[in-house]
Amino acid sequence: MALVPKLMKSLSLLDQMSSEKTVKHSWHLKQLVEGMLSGEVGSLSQLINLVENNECNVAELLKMIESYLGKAYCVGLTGPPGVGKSTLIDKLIVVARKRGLNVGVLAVDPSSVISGGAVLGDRIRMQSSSLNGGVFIRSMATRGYYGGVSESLDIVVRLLDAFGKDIIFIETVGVGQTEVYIKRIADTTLVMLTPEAGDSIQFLKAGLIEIADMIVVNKADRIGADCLVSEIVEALSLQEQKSQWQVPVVTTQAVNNLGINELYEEIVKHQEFLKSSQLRKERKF
Ligand SMILES: Nc1nc2c(ncn2[C@@H]2O[C@H](COP(=O)(O)OP(=O)(O)OP(=O)(O)O)[C@@H](O)[C@H]2O)c(=O)[nH]1
Ligand SMILES: [Mg+2]
Repeated sequence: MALVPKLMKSLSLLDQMSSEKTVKHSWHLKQLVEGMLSGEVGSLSQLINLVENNECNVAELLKMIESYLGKAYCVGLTGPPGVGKSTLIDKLIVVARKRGLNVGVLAVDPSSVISGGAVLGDRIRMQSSSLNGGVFIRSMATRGYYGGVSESLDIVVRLLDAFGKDIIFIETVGVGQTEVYIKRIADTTLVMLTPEAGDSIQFLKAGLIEIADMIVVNKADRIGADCLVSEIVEALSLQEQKSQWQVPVVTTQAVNNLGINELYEEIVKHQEFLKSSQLRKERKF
């Protein structure tokens, strides 16, 4: 269970606290949760800080938000560095906002929050801020957990869910165990590749293909995109089919805003597929 390490830590945290401190902690947590539930971004950010810094009784927090969970749809994007994940999310945000959705973005940064993460967050924010709010973007450091996805991610996704986000995009660099983990958190997992990375097919063979609900060939403006699509289709045909869902291969040019609506449609189709086949994971405590 993904939540177990955090829960264990929070229980031992409680053991260490004096009862007076525990009461204060609970009171503070309750205030923040109430603020967050009433739509205060500041309270949400503070709660995320507490979770990230292990300064929070996670079990208590989850209990408080339990009845507000289950609405947000979670889309994970993974792929090699520089494949265009942030650029694509930026464009997907625009489509989601046009559809009237409240959007959350979690960028799981392999380095630190201050360096790459903040820059990345800013870049997305710059474009999306014109979309009259409704977008919450947060970078999270990985802290070495599973080589890519922050340990706190599960809980932060739940916070955004309770906060009222309809859709949450999660960006992770596809390395090692990350994929498996993101697959568990996301409802729809997008694996991104580009023609320019000659080793794209290697990435697929290295297990990415198994977790993909759809494969996105970004930078389709570059030479070799068609060839890569054929290779992927071939690789997919060799895969043992594990579900009724046919993994589509979608080409995009994120930087030129091309193929984005088509990709979004595929996400919606997958969402409908999960709903109709009752495969949607319950995101509960
Ligand atoms: N030619 C071309 N360049 C693109 C396209 N999409 C994104 N890029 C460029 O690729 C570079 C990397 O894009 P990012 O969105 O930062 O990629 P990323 O996958 O988020 O990168 P990391 O977070 O570092 O792993 C940027 O210079 C983008 O402008 C595209 O469709 N075509
Ligand atoms: Mg990025």
